[in-house]
Order: sequence, then C-alpha cells, then structure tokens
Amino acid sequence: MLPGCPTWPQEFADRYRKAGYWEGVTFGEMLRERAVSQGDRTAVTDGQKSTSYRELDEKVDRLAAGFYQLGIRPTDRVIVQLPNITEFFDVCFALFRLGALPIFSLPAHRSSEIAYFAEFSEAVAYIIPDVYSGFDYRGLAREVQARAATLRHVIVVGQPQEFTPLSGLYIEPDQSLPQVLSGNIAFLQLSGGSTGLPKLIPRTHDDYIYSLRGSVEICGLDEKSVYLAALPMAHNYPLSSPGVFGTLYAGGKIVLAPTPSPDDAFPLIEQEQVTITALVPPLALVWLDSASSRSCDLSSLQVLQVGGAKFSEEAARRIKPELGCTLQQVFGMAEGLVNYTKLDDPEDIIVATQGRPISIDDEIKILDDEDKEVAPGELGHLLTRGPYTIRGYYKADQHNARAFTRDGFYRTGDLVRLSPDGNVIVEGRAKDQINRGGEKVAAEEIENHLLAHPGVHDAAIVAMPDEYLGERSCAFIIPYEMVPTVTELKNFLRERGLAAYKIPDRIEFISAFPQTSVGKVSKKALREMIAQQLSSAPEVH
Ligand code: OOB
Repeated sequence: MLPGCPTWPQEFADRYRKAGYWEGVTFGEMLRERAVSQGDRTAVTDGQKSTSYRELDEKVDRLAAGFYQLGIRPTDRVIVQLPNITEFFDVCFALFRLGALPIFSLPAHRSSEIAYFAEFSEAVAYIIPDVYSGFDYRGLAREVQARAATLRHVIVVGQPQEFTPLSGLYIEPDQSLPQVLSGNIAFLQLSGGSTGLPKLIPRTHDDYIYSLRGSVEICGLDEKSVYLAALPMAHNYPLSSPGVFGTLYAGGKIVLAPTPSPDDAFPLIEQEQVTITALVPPLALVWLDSASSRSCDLSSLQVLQVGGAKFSEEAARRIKPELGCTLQQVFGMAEGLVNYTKLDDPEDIIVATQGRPISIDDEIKILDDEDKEVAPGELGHLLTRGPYTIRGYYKADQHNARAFTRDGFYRTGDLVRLSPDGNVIVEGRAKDQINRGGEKVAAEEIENHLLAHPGVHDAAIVAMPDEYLGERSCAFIIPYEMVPTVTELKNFLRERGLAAYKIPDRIEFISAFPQTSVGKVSKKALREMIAQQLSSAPEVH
C-alpha cells in the first residue's frame, strides 16, 4: 500500500465487501475479462482508427512489460497528461496492471502544476503527447525535469525528440508482473482544491470500480452503448460517471472527440451513432445554440449528461425539445460521491435538482455552521461518507484534519438542500474556490502566486457572475506604491507556469479589503462589489 493514504477503518471495509460493493477485482482483471467477453468488438475509436477489446488488452500487456523493463515498479507515481487519444487507455491500464499509479493531470496544466505534482509525489515518469492543440509538451517536460529530481523518464506519444517514445515500449511480455491487489490504490486523481497547493486523491481499484458499476446501472449503459468522450477524459466526470471507464466496464464503445466543440463532436455523433455523452453547462449552451443550424443528425443521442457546475433550470428545460434526448444532471466530486438524476425521473426533478447518490450506503449529512443537522429541506453544508468516498488526501494530514470529520465524513464545501423526494439541490459553495464553468480554481493558490509579484501587497480572488461560464474569477489587489498593470500581472502568472483557466479574468485595484466582524477579508463583500459593478456596467469579454 502507498504510504500517506488514509483508508477506510476495518469495520467499514468489511461492511463494504460484505455488501458486495467491493468485489475484489482490479482494473487489469476487469479489462482481461472484457477482452474475453467482447473480443473483436470495438472498445475505442477516434472515428478513423478503432481498437477492439482484445487488441487493447494485448497492447496493455505489452506496454506493461515495457514499463516494467524501464524500471517502473508497483506504487511508483507516473504523471499522465494525455488528451483524448487511444494511447490514454494503453497507458492507464498498463500502469494499473503493473500496480504503478497514474496521476491524472489535465492537458491544460502547465509547469507550475506539473512540477508540483512531480515533486510532491516523487513521480518517476511523466507521459505526454508531443504537440497537442498547438502546445509543445516536450518544452514543458524540460522545465518540469529541471525541477523534479525524481523524474527519470519523460515518455512521449509521437515525436519524442530527446525523450523516450511510447511506441518503443510495447514489448513481448517475458515475465509475470507483480500481483496487484484490489484494495490497493489504483491512481491519484486531482482535487478541485480550495487551498494553496492542489491535493491528490487516492482511489482504490475496489472503490472506483464500484462507482463505475453503480454509474453504469443508473445510466443504463450496456454493450450497445456508445459514449462520446468530449470533455478531457482525465477528469473524474468523463472518466467514471460513467464516462470512458464505465463504458469499458459495460463492454460498450468509446468515441474520442479531440475537442467538445460542435464542429468536432456533432459529425462523430452521427458517424458513430453515439448514445450518451457528458458536458459541462457552458458547453451544453453552445450545443443548444448550434444544434438547429447544423446539418448533422443527432438522433442517436439518448442521454446528455450535464454536470461539474450548476446548470440553470432555464437551460435544462431546453435539452429535450431542442436536442431530442434525455437530460441527466450529474453532481459529483473527484473525492468520491456522485449524484445523478434518474433517466425516468419526472421532468421537474430532472431540470431542477442534481439527483441522488449512487449508493444506498452513501451517507449524507447537511449541517449548519455549528455542525448541527439542519431541519429537513433547509440549506446547509454537505458532508458525506461511503463506499467510494476517500477518507483523506494523499500526504495531507493537517488538511485532512479540517476536510474530514473525526468519524470520516468528507466536508464537500458545497451548500445544498434536499428536496422532499430526497434529491440534492446545489445552492452554493462555502469553499474558497471559483467554479469556472466546471473548471475549479482554488483562490488561495492564485493569491499566493500574485503575492510573489513585487508590486502586490495583498490579493483576494473571488467569483464574479458570468452569463456563459456561470462564474469567472476576479482578483482584487492592494498594490504597493508602484502599481503594476493588469497585463503585467497576467503575464507574470503565465510566466510562473499557471494553467490558462487559472489566470484571473479580471483584476481590480483597491486600497483596502472589506472586513468581516472578526477582522478577516470579507470575500462576500468583494463578491457583492464586483457583481454590483458588473450589473451597472457589464464588461464585454
Ligand atoms: C466534478 O468533480 P470536481 O472534483 O472537479 O469538482 C467537484 C465540485 C463539487 O464539490 C461542486 O462544488 C461542483 O464541483 N459541482 C457541481 C456540480 N457538479 C460538480 N456544482 C453544482 N452542480 C453540479 N451538477 O465536477 C464531477 C465529478 C464527477 C461527476 C461530475 C462532476
């Protein structure tokens, strides 16, 4: 087992096994079984090149052998930063079969994030595409390698330059690999975060595969299902809710879209007869607005999932009449708990709630600021504990003491209430985070970067309302005498290697922050200030 990963107390582990949630199957075994039952049926296609379940299984065996020969061992951490390409599956399942642990980073991450993951986790390898979406990841790898002493290998899909080509690592397996246990950590997922440094989420084979099985059942996936991976699939939602891994679990077909834009996605839906896909709210709006003007036939699409951020009821009501498919709202978190509206729920529940948890053993508490249960239907903080919700982040004892209760409930930071029929309605957030159309920005992380600028005396970042993304970020800055310009500050953050979605959308200079009654910065007052300013003089983006 990987040190630094809090896990379920024995009593809970026994209970979850006994209830049949944790079946004792690893990802490596799951794929092997599907290769037997699905054989030559397509597992993954990008619309041009298809890979069958049997081929995928064989490639995974060869790549696992190659990784092993390279010196990658069980529990070694490997940063995987791949877009929606077939090799993503070769890499993940080869690492799973070896017992090495992918760290799922997003294609948008840059040197600040990646070097931190590498240093913090002492990763031994980093796997990247050569160039994707106009960005050369090999240049990024050089920067990361200069900072992370443990990083022995950079492995490239495509032209490797001085690095190791992934294509050279598919070798004949000549020895059996170490045994992998289903109760062990399978990978580290990224937390949306609300603190200065991103947190890593340890998920086991047992717990994650249970969440896949539950999701597959709720979303009605089977071997006839065709799932379009439109969002970057390293994210927990398209990865597992039910996402691409759920599709493999069900024996269905995965279709890879290079981007979620209608230009890329719509022709693939028609060509591959896609039955289900997942979007964040701003993209659902783009799809709604372009569906009628396109000639593509989207009639195969049965379910459109929308989640990651709050979807307005107004837009939700348009999905069925305008796209001709059933909306499913998904409210989940990489830490575990996932809620879905059911496909056969009444329309009013589908459009106005974020659904119910996967498992009857997902325990939910809604508490007030003093940790007391609120009255039924009242607004409060959502806490949860269950068979696929982690008991703590990787190597984060101090933070864990705050983010989890003594009896193991995770404080989600979400403000919710329960509808009379038991559906969760997300009303807001208590955590210091901006949800930028599903992309999460931890305020403190960006504030710390800004504070490193010589012209910045203090910084506070808050969400501001945005018609398209739901929220954007606004940085309030108390400058020193030499006031920096907005462009200078944005460039400064870019140069520090921050992902583009974390760069504040707006920067406001201020002489002092409004304070709460106990003398802390009142982010509530700052949010109100900027919202007020926008409503009186909306800015064109
Ligand atoms: C998903 O996962 P994360 O880890 O990127 O973000 C989790 C947070 C939640 O705590 C909540 O604040 C917000 O994202 N969120 C939603 C939402 N879905 C997620 N807020 C309002 N409405 C929703 N439908 O975002 C994620 C993971 C698995 C499945 C779906 C989403």
